[in-house]
Amino acid sequence: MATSPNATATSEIELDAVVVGAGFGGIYALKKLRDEHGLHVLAFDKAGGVGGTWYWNRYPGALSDSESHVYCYSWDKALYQEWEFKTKYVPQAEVLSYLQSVVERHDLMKDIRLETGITSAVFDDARRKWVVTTDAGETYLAKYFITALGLLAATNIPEIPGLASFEGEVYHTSRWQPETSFEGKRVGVIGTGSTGVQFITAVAPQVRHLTVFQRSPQYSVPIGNGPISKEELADIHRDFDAIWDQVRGSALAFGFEESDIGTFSVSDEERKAIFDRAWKKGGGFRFMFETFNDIATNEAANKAAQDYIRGKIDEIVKDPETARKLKPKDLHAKRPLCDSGYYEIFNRDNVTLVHVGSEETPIERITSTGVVTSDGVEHELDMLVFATGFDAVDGNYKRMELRGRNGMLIQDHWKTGPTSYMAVATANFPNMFMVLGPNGPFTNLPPSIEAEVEWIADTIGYMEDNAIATLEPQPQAEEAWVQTCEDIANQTLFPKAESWIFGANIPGKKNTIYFYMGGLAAYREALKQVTQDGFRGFILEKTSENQPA
Ligand code: FAD
Ligand code: NA7
Repeated sequence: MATSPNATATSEIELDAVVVGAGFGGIYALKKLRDEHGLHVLAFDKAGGVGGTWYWNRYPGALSDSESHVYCYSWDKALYQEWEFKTKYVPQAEVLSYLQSVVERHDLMKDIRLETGITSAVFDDARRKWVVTTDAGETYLAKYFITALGLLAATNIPEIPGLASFEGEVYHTSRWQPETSFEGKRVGVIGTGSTGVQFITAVAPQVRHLTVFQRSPQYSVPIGNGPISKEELADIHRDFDAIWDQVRGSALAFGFEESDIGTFSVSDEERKAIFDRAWKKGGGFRFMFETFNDIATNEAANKAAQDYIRGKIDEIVKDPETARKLKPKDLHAKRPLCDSGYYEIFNRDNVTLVHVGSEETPIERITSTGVVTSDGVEHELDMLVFATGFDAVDGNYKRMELRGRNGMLIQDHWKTGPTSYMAVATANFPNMFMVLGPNGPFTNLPPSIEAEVEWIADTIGYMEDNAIATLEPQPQAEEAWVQTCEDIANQTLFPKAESWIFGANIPGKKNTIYFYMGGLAAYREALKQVTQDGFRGFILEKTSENQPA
């Protein structure tokens, strides 16, 4: 039975469920558990507003690289059919306003506690409940602990000697203050991932001088953003069912049909024409997956895509030395990027590219006035911006005290890298349900978030209806799922490129498998099968006894 929120003698406030995070994941989890299952739930976020990623990432140029009509929820059809999608790709402020509208429409704010960080969550073995503590000193007791902590939310600022001595302004893009002015300033940006590419392109025209510190050159293609016409909007609203059926039945959930033809199944001319069309149309995932079916799996096909993009860099960038530095030599096997005129930016007089990869002039130290590279040059700056990404996937799990059965710390359970069973649960942490936990689908994320939240809510519903006290994965089921993820990833080229997808961006972080690359359709089917097989791979304990159900 659901409980009423009340304070116990020990000042623990009793709830049925605690949700951490108020982004796409936490908002939906709160809605489902509260309104469909009648549970007493509170959601917490350390942010000053809802929106998660889109609350924090207010840097100039911040934009989704999923198309707007699939970078939203499908569970609120009425809102979808009212929503005025303005542009093909959706800027930060629009995603934020969309998520705020969802919260308002469903009266969720009254059950969200903002500016409240969860500092610890400890499973109490005797009571079979989670004891959750906030940074305001409150303690909550809840049967279910839902973590929607974000997979790109724990900021990464590299330890560069001398950083503390810098006397100018310092920012990380995901902690941006929108009122920051660039006027008359010499700005340096470290990082040329998706964020860096967006930031650099947006601010170059606003600054006195921009110095781009690039450690690894990137393959990027045009995004192809633009307004959505009235007719297109009407189609989107009308085709709701077909759009979402296609998304759920696809691998990447990006709203386009993934190609089923091989790179070398066509003539050289035809291949070029297909790449030309993709370049013109725009979209990083479209370029990699809508053109041919083997760019991410076959080295020769991958090289064809690389060569095409390198050719474009040569065409666009006027200075041959800058073009040389911008051209990647390795595989095109990081999360694909797209941009609004990135390579063109390097033709501007006020932009300098400094290649800080180990083979060129790495950053040696930061001084009070700038960044010194290994050639002894000091790049003088008024502002230094870190676009250096995130401690992805498990970063926020390690930033709180998280203990499962017998006081086991998550860091100990995950000492060889973060793992899960089906991305939603991990052994030794009963009734802890993860949204976008490790080994989850590598897709446009809202549809995967929906699949996970729906499975979690249905499972909690089953537990409530059947007097189940705890549910947790069998360790061997978790090992098998991780093995599945590894086997699938190894059929692709992604593990061969160093990026956050495999934990390679953080010094000392375990380089391992963080994603399920089998696609959303297969993942949804696997979740369904687990339930149909009586929660195969899970241990269920009855409320009345300490025996497996
Ligand atoms: P988040 O939105 O990250 O929310 C997690 C929340 O948890 C945060 O607000 C955080 O403050 C809170 N939190 C964490 N720990 C605690 C704690 N201990 N106590 C209290 N609160 C806590 N994905 C796509 O599919 N397509 C895109 O185009 C795309 N673009 C992106 C662009 C940027 C710049 C970034 C950073 C990410 C992008 N992503 C994109 C990924 C994006 O994170 C997801 O699509 C989605 O927003 C994740 O939602 P979430 O609710 O799981 O997590
Ligand atoms: P990314 O993709 O992890 O990019 C971070 C960038 O920062 C990347 O270019 C890194 O170079 C660079 N970096 C990191 N540490 C350093 C140091 N110490 N010195 C120099 N350069 C450094 O993060 P983003 O925020 O851009 O994007 C993450 C995801 O969010 C993205 O995929 C979208 O889904 C949204 P590297 O390539 O590691 O050599």
